[in-house]
Amino acid sequence: MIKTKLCELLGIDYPIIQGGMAWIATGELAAAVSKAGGLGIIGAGNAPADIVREEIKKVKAETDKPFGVNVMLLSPFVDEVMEVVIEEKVPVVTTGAGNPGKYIERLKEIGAKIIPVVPSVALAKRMARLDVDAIIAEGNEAGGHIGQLTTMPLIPQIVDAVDIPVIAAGGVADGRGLAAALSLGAVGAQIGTRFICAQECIAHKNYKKAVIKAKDRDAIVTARSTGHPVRNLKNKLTRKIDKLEKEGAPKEKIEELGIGRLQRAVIDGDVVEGTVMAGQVAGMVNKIESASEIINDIMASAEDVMKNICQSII
Ligand code: TUI
Repeated sequence: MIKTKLCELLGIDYPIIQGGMAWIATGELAAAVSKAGGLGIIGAGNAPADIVREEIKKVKAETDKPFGVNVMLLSPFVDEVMEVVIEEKVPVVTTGAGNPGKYIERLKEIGAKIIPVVPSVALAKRMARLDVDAIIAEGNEAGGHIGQLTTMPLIPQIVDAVDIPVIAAGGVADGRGLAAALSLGAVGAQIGTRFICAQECIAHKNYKKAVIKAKDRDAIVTARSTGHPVRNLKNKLTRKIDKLEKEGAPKEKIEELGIGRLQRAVIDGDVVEGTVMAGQVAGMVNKIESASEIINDIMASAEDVMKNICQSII
């Protein structure tokens, strides 16, 4: 059984964190992942604080195991969401799209573990100075808003630059990916895209089908010209955005086109004109399974991979 420092740090059985995907990672998914021995995470995204509280309550009603909330720091509701996270004594807080510095003291007071997501060495170093518990290093293979570096060069450079545990994200969907992440010096992996296709995930069936249908080159990056590139599955909307970018449309116009589109895909099932965020591993996700089947498969195969590597050395 593969246990790492991440299991100790968070009180979980397996070194797997589920990505805190906006709209997709609700209390249902987070509870299922935590019950299965990973760390389930609620993706707060741009949701108002009362909605986030409801999701937290759903997890607490299902399990006493540790879980987390991902706070998207660009959310207009970020201060209220942090208040709810503190009131509800959420055990683990991951953050994205910014610097969680001003919230750290109060999160520490409730004993929360704080784990910022970063896409670069410079940001990892800055976060490590803030007394955070670990860092999630997210490569460009990931879905959603992404940085420039891919996971393979990003993880070892961050591992060398900070003296806190590093969790790999972006491009991991199975046991091979987890074993690779551990080989690069990470203490575990954050996995998003594969959990979209968990039975317990509330994403619309059209969204799940789109992920399952996706091939290796379908998870493309759009909106580069805005300075906030997004990895999502190719569709009518991404073609429209590409066309506007080629025509040199102002970034405000492209940003405006993206508003409400994730909800449209995840909740309404409009995978043609909605934003279908997914990582490059979408091509490796081929079926709907329970969260516990996903985790058991990843762990069993990671062990096999690591044994086979040892055996193949002559
Ligand atoms: O946050 C992400 N990926 C996301 S967030 C998201 S939410 C959303 N998007 C569109 C519509 C509705 C909801 C979708 N995907 N990844 C983590 C991440 N964090 N990537 C990059 C960063 C980051 C960027 C800057 C972290 C820190 C940072 O700091 C800048 C500073 O202020 O120091």
